[in-house]
Amino acid sequence: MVQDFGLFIGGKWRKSEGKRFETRNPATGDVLATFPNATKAEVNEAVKAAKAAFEKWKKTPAPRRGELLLQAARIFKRKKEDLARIVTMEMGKIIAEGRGDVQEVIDFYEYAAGEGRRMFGETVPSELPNKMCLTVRLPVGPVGLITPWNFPMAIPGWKSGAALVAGCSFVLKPSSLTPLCAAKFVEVLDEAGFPTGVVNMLTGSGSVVGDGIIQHPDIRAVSFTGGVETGRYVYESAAKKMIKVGLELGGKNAIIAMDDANIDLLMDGVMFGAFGTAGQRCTAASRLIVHRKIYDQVVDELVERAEKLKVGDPLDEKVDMGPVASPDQEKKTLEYIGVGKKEGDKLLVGGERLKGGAYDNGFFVQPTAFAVDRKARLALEEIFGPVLSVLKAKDYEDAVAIANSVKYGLSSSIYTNDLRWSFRAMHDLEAGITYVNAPTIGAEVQLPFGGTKETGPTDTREAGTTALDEFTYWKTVYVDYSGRLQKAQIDTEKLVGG
Ligand code: UN1
Repeated sequence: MVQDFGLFIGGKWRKSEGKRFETRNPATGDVLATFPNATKAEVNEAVKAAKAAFEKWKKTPAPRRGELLLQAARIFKRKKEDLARIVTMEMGKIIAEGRGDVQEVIDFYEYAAGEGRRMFGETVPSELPNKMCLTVRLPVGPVGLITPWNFPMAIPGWKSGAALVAGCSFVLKPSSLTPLCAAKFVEVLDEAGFPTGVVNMLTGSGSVVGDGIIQHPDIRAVSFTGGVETGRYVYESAAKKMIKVGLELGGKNAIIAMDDANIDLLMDGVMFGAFGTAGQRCTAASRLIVHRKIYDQVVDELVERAEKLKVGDPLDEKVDMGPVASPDQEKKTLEYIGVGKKEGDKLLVGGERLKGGAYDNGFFVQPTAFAVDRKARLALEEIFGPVLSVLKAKDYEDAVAIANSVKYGLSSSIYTNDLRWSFRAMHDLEAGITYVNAPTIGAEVQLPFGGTKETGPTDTREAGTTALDEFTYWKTVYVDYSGRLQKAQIDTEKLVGG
């Protein structure tokens, strides 16, 4: 039975005035559920609920907030398999990756829960006697979380986990491709017992709901993961309001294969990095830059392995790659394959939509690789599908120059057994993340996640020790217990003793 969901505002699921839309399984075309396009008035109601809740939530001791996160993590654990299946059915990633998506929430909620008992500030000596100086983190206020479809549990998990432990209430707007995952996510938080209005979720369009959240005067930070052009708009809007912003906007991540690389290890990483999640990760390896000495061997192995990948029903444990997430994703991927063919890139493997039988009900594209020139569009533009561009490099310097020639800078990787190249790459690659002897995907939650260049401003990092920065500001406190007026910078004579 197809369930009709409402909006989650002020601790209740409620009906919306907005027109409804369907969410479908990209492998089968089946309708999974329907959701409303929230109206402007409903955006205002959700922010109002978040604002009212914030006033209490910010006063809840941080360790207590952390306990609720831990409680939510336990529920996510209990429901992991059911939630993973929903991720796979709504988004199309294979079930092992669906489980990974939910596990990433569990990991981050556990990590963020501990932050409730840390959230360290500093104590700093004063230049005056009998005076103490310290810093504390304060929550910025109600925040907006705008999340993509490719990690429909993990990314709401990173953003909400940090916001909640920091003391912020939030309004979540998930992608219209994965509202069911978001609804199931919110149901867990509701069950965990977060106070009324701390958690709110609205489905609907970017132009009404997303923009309505961003522009609302009571929303004090926005965290957005998605495309560069929307990200630029979010950044500009946030600048006008002088609010904090977290942006993670994609990549064109490269794996560099040096001539001394362990080829088997490299190929395992390339297949996972390029075709995991059907290439629909911001961190996906969409370029493979190969040292000329091993180029032919690597290309041969790549073709052999890509031909063997099993594409099909993502719920089948034996399948390696599922469908892409939507008709638009399929169209864009096929368009880029067309660009490659038209511009004279050499098609190495794949290059077609899969047809016949169950393939006709979904959006299945073959794992594809092209040998491309370094100026080719396929070498520079983000595709966000199972299409890998292979480039030949003369040496280490040349490989790094190619890797850095794109406008993005999220993840990067080098395969080598030579310490010189691995340590130099750590510094030379223009990216927020560098892997050595591992593919570009698979970031862990206890480390900062984010990029440089047009992937997003370098001061925005999700997860890890930096997670709280998005949702808190520093308050500096001076406590003068001398009992008299002391003047910093002026009372320079009386500095000795009390
Ligand atoms: C993303 O694609 O936006 O590192 C997030 C990874 C995952 C997260 C990807 N843990 O590939």
